[in-house]
Order: sequence, then structure tokens, then C-alpha cells
Amino acid sequence: MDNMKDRLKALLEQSLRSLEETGSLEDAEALRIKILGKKGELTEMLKSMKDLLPEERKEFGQAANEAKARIEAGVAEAKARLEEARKKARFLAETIDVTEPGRESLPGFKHLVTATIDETIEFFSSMGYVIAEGPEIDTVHNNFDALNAGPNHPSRDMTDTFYINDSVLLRTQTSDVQARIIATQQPPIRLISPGRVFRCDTPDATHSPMFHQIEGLVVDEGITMADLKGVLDRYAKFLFGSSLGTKFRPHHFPFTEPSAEMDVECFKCGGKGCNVCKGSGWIEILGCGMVHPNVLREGGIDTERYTGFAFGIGVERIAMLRYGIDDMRLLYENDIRFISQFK
Ligand code: 2U9
Repeated sequence: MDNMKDRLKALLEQSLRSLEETGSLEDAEALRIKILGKKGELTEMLKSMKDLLPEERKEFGQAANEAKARIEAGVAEAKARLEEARKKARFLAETIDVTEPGRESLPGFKHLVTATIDETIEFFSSMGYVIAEGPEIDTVHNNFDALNAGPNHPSRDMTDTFYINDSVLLRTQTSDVQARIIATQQPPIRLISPGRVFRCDTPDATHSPMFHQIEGLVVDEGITMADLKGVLDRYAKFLFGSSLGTKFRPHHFPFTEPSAEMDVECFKCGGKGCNVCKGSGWIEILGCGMVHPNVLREGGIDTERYTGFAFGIGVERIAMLRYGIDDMRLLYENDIRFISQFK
């Protein structure tokens, strides 16, 4: 009996010390099983009580139960301590330093060609124009015949136009969109047609075999050159500055008569002459004219009742002027160092 009491005392002391020293929740649980589990050291000791005399059993039983309660309390204490330590460590590890500078995000931004198209769309839609789009591969009829560019027109030449076959080509202008519309709709018509066009050109600072156009078409009763001038003058001011004047020079296009090119006063020098306007004080920005009666007639529109005006804008040219770019190829290389200057 004395021997058992000594062993119990030693087990109790040893257990409490180990629990105090244990450094992890897993170790604390392992200790609990080692001492109090089904085959634990204290459990075994309680089992061996059966060999004691009845009065010894009572005394030892009491001592063993007390020891068990103290060890259980020790386990609970150790677990609470370790749980707290684990929480603290986690809080420390997961702390976010809100004073640290954030990582720079790289949001996308519009390409200069897209930005120019979108701004032009914004301007014309605010005046009630609709946006019309069409296929980039179209018929010779829609691209040339319907636009009064007869069989001998120079732009039909193989060296200027990409032909797919005798009757199908890559459109050289977005006018094919308008040709379709006037063939299927009656006035009033008021639209712009932004899109890609193709010409057999070797790329250089001012040419590309693919570029973007925005063409406009208005057909209604009583449309005159004054409407054309008013709208396009407003557009030039919207693009380059409200104080700048515009002028119209006679020109020739097969689909308009009379035809003109519009110049705007140089936005850099205000008209005095500089490197941007090449000393003239004026910058050419678009072509325009009153829709040729042949074109309206081809589309089934009564030319006694209706007249119209049309214009064509080279998007890259406008973007280059506005952003001071001297080589068109830079717009297509997509070098992020170049493009991000215009964010
Ligand atoms: C229809 C009737 C008339 C479209 C027009 C221009 C003038 C023009 C150039 C601008 C620069 C082409 O990209 S560019 O090289 N375009 O100057 N375009 S009038 O006239 C039309 C279109 C459709 C039915």
C-alpha cells in the first residue's frame, strides 16, 4: 500500500510538471492519454486497487480520485494556456500593416484610336446620329459602284485595293455601310460609321494598309451645305478647341458634289505658322461634300425631295494630331512604354 501511495504521489507530481512544461496542444493531449486514457498510468493504478485490502482500497481510492481531479485540472489549464498562445501567434502572423504602401494596380485604358472613335461617337450621338457598322469584306458594288466610282475610277485599281476575287474586296472606306443603308431605308437618315478599312499601301509614317475611318451621312429634306459646315465646324472645335476657326477648300470625291476638305486653324500656333501646321497656320482634318445625286438615286432615294451631306474622317490622323505623334506605326506596335504615355 505504501509503495502504491508513493507511486501515486510521484505520478501526480511528474504529471503536473509535464503539463506545465508542455509546449503544444498536441503534446498536452498526448499527455492526457498517457496518464488518464484507457490504458493510462493512473487508470492502470486505479485498476490495481482491486489487490488492496478493503480499508486500504478506500483510502487509496480517495487519494487516487483526488490525483485524477488535479491532473484533469492541470490538463485543462495547459490546454487553455496553449490555446491562448496559439491565438496570439496567429494574430501576430496575420496582422496587416495598413500603413504599408499598396501594390500598384495596372488598370487598362483605351487605345488612342479607340479613344478618338469613342469621343467622336459621343459628339455625334449627342446630336442624334446613330452608329452603323458593316462587314469589312464587302462587294465591289457596295464599295465602288453604289458610290459613283465607275469602272474606270483609279481607286478600283488592283494596286490600291485588296481584292478577294472579281466581285469581293476588303472595303477601302466605310461608305459601303451607308450604301447599304440608303438602299434599304428612306430619309431622314443621320448616322456615323466607324470601322476598319484597307488599302494596298506600304506602311510608313503616314500610311498603313489598315486604318480606321469614321464616315458620316445625313439625308433629309432641305439639307444644304450650311448644315454640313455648321456640324463639321462644331466637331473641329470639339476636337481641337472652341476658339479655332475652320475653312473649306474645294476638292473632288466621286460620291459627293460639291466636295471639300476642311481645315482647322492650327491648335498649336493659333494660325501663325509652326512645325505642326508646316508653316501654313491650317491643318487638314477631314473630307466632306453634298451627297452626289447619282449615289442617292442608286439607293432609291428621290433626289427631287431629298438632299444630303457626307464626311470622312481618318481616325489615326486625328489621333496623331491631338496627341502629337509623328509616326502612324507607333499606334500599332502596342509598345506599352509608348502607349502608357497617353493614359
Ligand atoms: C455615301 C455617300 C457619301 C463619304 C466621304 C470623304 C468625303 C473623305 C476620306 C477622309 C480621310 C477618306 O480616311 S480618308 O482617307 N474621306 O474625305 N468621305 S465624303 O461620303 C459618302 C459616303 C457614303 C452613301
